[in-house]
Amino acid sequence: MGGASSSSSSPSKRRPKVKRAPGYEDPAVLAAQTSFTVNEVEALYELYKTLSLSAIKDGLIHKEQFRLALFRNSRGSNLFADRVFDMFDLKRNGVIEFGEFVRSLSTFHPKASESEKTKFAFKLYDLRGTGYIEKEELKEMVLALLGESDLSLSDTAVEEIVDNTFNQADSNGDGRIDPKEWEEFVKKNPASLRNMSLPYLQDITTAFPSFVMHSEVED
Ligand SMILES: [Ca+2]
Ligand SMILES: [Ca+2]
Repeated sequence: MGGASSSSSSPSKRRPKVKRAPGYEDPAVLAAQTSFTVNEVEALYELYKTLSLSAIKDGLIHKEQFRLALFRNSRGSNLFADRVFDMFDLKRNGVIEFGEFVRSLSTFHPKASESEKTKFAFKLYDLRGTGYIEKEELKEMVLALLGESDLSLSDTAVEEIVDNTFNQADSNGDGRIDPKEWEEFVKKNPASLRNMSLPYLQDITTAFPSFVMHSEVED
């Protein structure tokens, strides 16, 4: 599976003697491993440089810069933004390098496979990394997503969203959602992956993104 549509041409060996950002990788290699074309990776590099050289100018993306860039609201901490950051930070060293940036962002490409998006979303919701999505985790995420949007819902309404999701998703009724149940749920409710696609990524070479992640809550 996986709709890797990039050509498998061997990576070119061009290494200009220009100082690169830390974690710089050959665009051809990154394009071969992700949903992006070489041109898109090069456009992402420009974006990366802009982001990584704002505020803390060390060529790396820190959590605050990430939040500012990808999310409308930079106020305080946001569980959803922080989760996404942690998942982008593949090396788990608190900063995002160029390679991590491109590989992770690839999941949000409209051309990335459903199964890739489904897996990413599962990990996103499995806050404690137990391998299951528990009710409290889903509730926390729903609240975080609401915090990002302008919607405000009563606690009862939030509970209802969580309960409805579990009624549908937890097919073996053990009170938690396993990866298989999640996969089935997402198939029946494609809207739950709405957050997993950023349409402008497809067009990043022409339209410099306003880099806003639209938070919407599945219903
Ligand atoms: Ca869990
Ligand atoms: Ca279950």
